[in-house]
Amino acid sequence: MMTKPTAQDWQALADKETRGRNLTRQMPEGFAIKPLYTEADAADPGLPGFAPFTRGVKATMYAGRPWTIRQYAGFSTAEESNAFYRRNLAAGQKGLSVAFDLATHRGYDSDHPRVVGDVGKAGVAIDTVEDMQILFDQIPLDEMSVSMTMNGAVIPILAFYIVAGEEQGVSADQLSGTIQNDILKEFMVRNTYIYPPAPSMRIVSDIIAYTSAHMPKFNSISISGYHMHEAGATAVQELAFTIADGKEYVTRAMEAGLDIDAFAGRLSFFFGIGMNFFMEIAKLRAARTLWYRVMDGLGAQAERSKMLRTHCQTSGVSLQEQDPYNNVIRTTVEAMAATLGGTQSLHTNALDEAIALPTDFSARIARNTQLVLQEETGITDVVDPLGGSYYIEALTAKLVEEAEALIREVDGLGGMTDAVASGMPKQRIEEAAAAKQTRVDRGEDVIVGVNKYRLATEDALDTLDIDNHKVRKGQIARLEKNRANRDEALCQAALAALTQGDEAGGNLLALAVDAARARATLGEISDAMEAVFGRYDTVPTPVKGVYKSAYEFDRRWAQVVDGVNAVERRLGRKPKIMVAKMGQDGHDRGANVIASAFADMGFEVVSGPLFQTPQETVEMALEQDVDAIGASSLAAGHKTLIPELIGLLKDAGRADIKVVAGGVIPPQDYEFLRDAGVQGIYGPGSNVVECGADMLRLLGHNMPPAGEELESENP
Ligand code: MLC
Ligand code: 5AD
Repeated sequence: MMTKPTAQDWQALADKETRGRNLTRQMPEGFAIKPLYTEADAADPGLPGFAPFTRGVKATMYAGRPWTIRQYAGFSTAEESNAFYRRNLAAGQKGLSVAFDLATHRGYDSDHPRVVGDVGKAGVAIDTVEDMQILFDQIPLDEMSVSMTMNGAVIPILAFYIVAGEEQGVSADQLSGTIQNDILKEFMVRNTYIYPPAPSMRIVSDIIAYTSAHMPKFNSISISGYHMHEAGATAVQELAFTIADGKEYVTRAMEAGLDIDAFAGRLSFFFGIGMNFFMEIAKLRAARTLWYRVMDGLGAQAERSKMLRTHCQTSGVSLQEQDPYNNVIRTTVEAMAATLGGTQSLHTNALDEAIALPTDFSARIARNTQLVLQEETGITDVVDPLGGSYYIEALTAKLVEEAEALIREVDGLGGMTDAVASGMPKQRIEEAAAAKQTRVDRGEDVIVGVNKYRLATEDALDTLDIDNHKVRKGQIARLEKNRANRDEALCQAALAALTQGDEAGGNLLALAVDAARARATLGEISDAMEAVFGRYDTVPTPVKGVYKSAYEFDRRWAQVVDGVNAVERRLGRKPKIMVAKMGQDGHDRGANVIASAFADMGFEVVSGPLFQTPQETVEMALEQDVDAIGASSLAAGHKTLIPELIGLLKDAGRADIKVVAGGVIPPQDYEFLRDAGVQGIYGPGSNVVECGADMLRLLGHNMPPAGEELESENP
């Protein structure tokens, strides 16, 4: 009679196949996965629609209603963005999601001198209620759910939205949608904060209080792991820090006197979905399980309060500049992971992600990725189709266990506000990011078309270019008209009431709605609060030693380190570089990676603070007497800010200070930047060791090309 093979039988067979080779794989998450999972590894996850909601928050999930196709977009003016939204809705998109420009994020009107390079670039410029009305022209706000990614200037933006609705004839209680309103992660990774942490947390609570009282269909917050994911967090880190953020907001709102069940049903989440397919599916299932446990622990009674509902976005950093059509494949795989994980809403990135904002063409392919999954594949037919997979269930349980351990660590520091202040989460994420970068540079993590199978020549893509000066001029004209046509006394009184409310503890959103009705601008409303709260500044603190240990036995690394030493002997001091972040672009992962790696190579590295003007960068560079400046740009301000920087260096008589640029820079702009005097340009996928070698060459050191041996020591 045939006996059923046992696990031991399998092991014996496997050993024979592999001749004893170890097939367990170490995950960046800090645990290993085995080549085989069986019944013995997997627990029963229960049923969808029931606690702990591992299999989904709805009993029927997509079989009853598919996820919302919600593409994040915004650029240039309100008119242009409105037209783009309407084209997309006509072509099958289901929900809206607004991307604001960085000036708006940081609470500056378009005419502010600090934001000359930022207006209309990475999102749409919104200064007034009029802009908001134009943005939603012919889009009925009682029917369309709208997400707004806003955290810093969240009070004026939500106030404008409420008033724009009012003036469309839609009352606040009919508005459905989501405001991101997640400030904790801004201090950790995204960096579009305005005020210090304490008043920022008050703003979050005020919004939760206002929306739970007046806007029952509106999600008051989108607690976001996405940006941690993009900054390099592992799945465990993303889960733990995001859930801990949620826990902190709930605790604060309860401390402010709100009943947990009155607001918790309108808290929502947002996760990033990368290329580790099964890990990402398990991550969403683990997130729901974790949130159920946390909310149950905090005393929530209503089942809805304990359901984690989430939006997902495919990963921007997983997409590449090189061989960019591969990005369609990556986004498809990631979108499948998000939907197999049970997301409520999804954004799929465009194939030109690593180069520019989406064009109509790239946006169409991105949207169609979701339409094909929804309408052609049968993914929506069955609830949680991977439920019961031994591997998925084991992975889900492992992620829950590891994330709970990290959440306990955060609790030990006093909760997420204190943990963020201690720098712990940021530090952990940066370590993970640096470790990832080294794996890619060493070819251990393969990226097709980048560190393997690279094309000899690349075809150029047509990308979106925004005439930032034109947008700014138009916005300034509209601001002037707004200021000229309003009842100035009424407006100033509303702003004064807002400033008083900051001190006296009135609801800031309610006060800002009055100011918005009186036509106060975004910058004015922000300033009225800044007068009491102040503006918050941080200096980056890149991690040390990660690259050094990762490259300990790497020959090329050793060559660069030797080169740095040779330059040091020649100069009588270490070569010194400044990593600069100019404009309102707070994406600092790339800058931190470069700063960490260069310091480990032996360079002296000065990290400029975020949000500098070119003038401030030059002043700092001169004061620190650096040999070179690396300008990191991920938000399209490079064509304005970098030439200005070089001009100012020349004016100061220091044209000898070399300027290089890195980040998201379309190849079409390379020549423009080189003509402006930029001496090296490093797009996404650049190898940091080669960046170091290049820098040495710029500093006059004779480096051998990659792959060649050093003949003798350079002079
Ligand atoms: C859903 N529904 C069902 C159902 N499925 N009803 C019956 N049977 C089913 N099977 C109901 C829901 O209960 C809900 O009603 C309604 O249908 C809508 O479904 P939803 O699942 O809630 O979807 P949605 O409205 O799209 O809301 C999803 C969300 C929300 C809760 C995650 O917060 C959201 O849309 N978030 C988007 C966030 C976003 O786009 N962020 C962009 C960030 S970009 P009811 O009454 O229960 O509500 C970014 C980048 C950067 O941050 O850095 O700049
Ligand atoms: N339009 C479309 N997508 C955007 N993203 C950021 N800004 C925009 C915009 N204006 C997307 C990119 C980026 C992520 C943070 O959000 O995919 O990586």
